[in-house]
Amino acid sequence: MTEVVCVGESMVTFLPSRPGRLADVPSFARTIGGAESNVACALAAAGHATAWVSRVGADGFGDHLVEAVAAYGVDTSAVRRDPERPTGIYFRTANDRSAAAHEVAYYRAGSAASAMSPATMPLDVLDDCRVLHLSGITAALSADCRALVAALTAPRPGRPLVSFDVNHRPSLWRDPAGARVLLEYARGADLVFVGEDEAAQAWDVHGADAIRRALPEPAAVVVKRGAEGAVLYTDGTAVAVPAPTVDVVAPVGAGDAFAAGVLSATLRGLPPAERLRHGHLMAAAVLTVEADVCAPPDRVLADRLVALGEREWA
Ligand code: KDG
Repeated sequence: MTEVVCVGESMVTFLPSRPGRLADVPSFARTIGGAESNVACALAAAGHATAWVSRVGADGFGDHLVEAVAAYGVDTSAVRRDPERPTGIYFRTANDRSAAAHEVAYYRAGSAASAMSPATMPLDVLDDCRVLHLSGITAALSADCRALVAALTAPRPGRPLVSFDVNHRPSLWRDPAGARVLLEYARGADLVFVGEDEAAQAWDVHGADAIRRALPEPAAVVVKRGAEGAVLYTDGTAVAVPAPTVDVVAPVGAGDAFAAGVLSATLRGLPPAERLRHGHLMAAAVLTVEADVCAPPDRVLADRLVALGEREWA
């Protein structure tokens, strides 16, 4: 059985040949990005049976996305091709090498993925797994996509565990107040990932404990606190684990890798602190590369590094 199904838009991603304003960058290297497919790639590379379900254009960029995600071991058989709409793309620029200075320029309005909806998606495939992973980016793409997220986070018989990463992307919300709806979707999920900064910006909810109160049991909630680490609220307990210090090359994709690490450890039945450590470990791998996604350490190595982290990070 598929362990995890990840649903969301992926884009061909262009990385600048050198830092600078978008206007000044002479050339870009092609790679892939997309919060949910980043999670799928990391999980598949870590040995989990994972599928990515989405829509891409019937174009060369769509071919590239499907092939590149499949190369990580992800099942892409339920990705639909849309002959009417293009595959989304986006460009990254970095004004310097510091973590905070990355900009993105999206070319995704009207993309194939923006037509994801309860009518165009294979709902039977989405429920045929242990964990269904979604993110708030999808809700920002179109009214159809919002309807999909609303349907998938609603209670229904036989629903898999729903994992929801808030992933607030202010530039995708025409009306900034629209992102408040992400709180409603998060309340429908079983496992929520949210940054303290996102909750403050999108919901006006401040601090980890206040976020937990806004997302009550039975949901498990992971609050990400940047370099300070993360807190996992689950089964009436709160466990905090600091993040290891790494030399950051690019921060994009680290949250997805973190979610993949937590999901992987959760599927393996590991205790809360280890779930967070596996999250930090996968995030550290992505933080040290330019791309949005990379293969994490294999399971045996990851377990050894996490055991080391228990002594060294705390
Ligand atoms: O979390 C990383 C993603 O943001 C990136 O890979 C691209 O999905 C993406 C987005 O919408 O920004």
